[in-house]
Amino acid sequence: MSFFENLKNNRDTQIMALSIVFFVLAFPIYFGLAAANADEGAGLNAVNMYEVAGEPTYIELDAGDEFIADGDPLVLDNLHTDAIDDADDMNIVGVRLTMSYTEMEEGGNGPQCIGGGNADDTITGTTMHGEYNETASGSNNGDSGSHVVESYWINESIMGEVVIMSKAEIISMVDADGAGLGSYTVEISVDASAGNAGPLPGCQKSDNGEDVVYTVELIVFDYDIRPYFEVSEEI
Ligand SMILES: [Ca+2]
Ligand SMILES: [Ca+2]
Repeated sequence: MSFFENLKNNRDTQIMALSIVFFVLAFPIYFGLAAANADEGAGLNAVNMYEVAGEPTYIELDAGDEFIADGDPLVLDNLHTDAIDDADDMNIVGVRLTMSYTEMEEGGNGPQCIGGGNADDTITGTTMHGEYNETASGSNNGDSGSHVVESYWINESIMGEVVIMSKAEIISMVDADGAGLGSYTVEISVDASAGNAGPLPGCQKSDNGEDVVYTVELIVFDYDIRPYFEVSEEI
């Protein structure tokens, strides 16, 4: 008796055939759902191991090279994200102010002067955006130097890291939700000190400020929350 004759007449064969059809259909559906559950289907509130993938990028808001006199800060108060194309579509998570500077002192060059040297200047940068202020100082060590001020309004510690959290928690930590839009103010000041080239008259130097090269950049974090699977060593 052939399989098809059995199928018509034998109840056991009919049940077996139906079972095969059921599993052939059910397995892909089951595994498809299981895979979806591991990602989107789990919802925003399911805690999983996720990688907060992405690298910060930097968009220039302003840049310049200015002589800043001792005690007379340079103030840049006309900075605004309106100057940046499509700023509304960016996840602006912070601002970075980069400064580099040299040292120029005058005097102390007479033949009666012996050695000595420059005195360190202190350069201080401040960024202000809404309620977020950050300030940091650097020294030219009587020669040259540079330093950076970074201000974040997100939790930057999980950028690029693997965390055990829900997607909702991650988003609340790394998504600026528009907090980066609006106006920015930057202030750079120089506290200059003059050195000397020995104790004799005419060997005192003078220092009335410093030349500072600066860049103001928006920090943009375009992130991707990916399920993270630890690969076992057997594979
Ligand atoms: Ca100096
Ligand atoms: Ca100086």
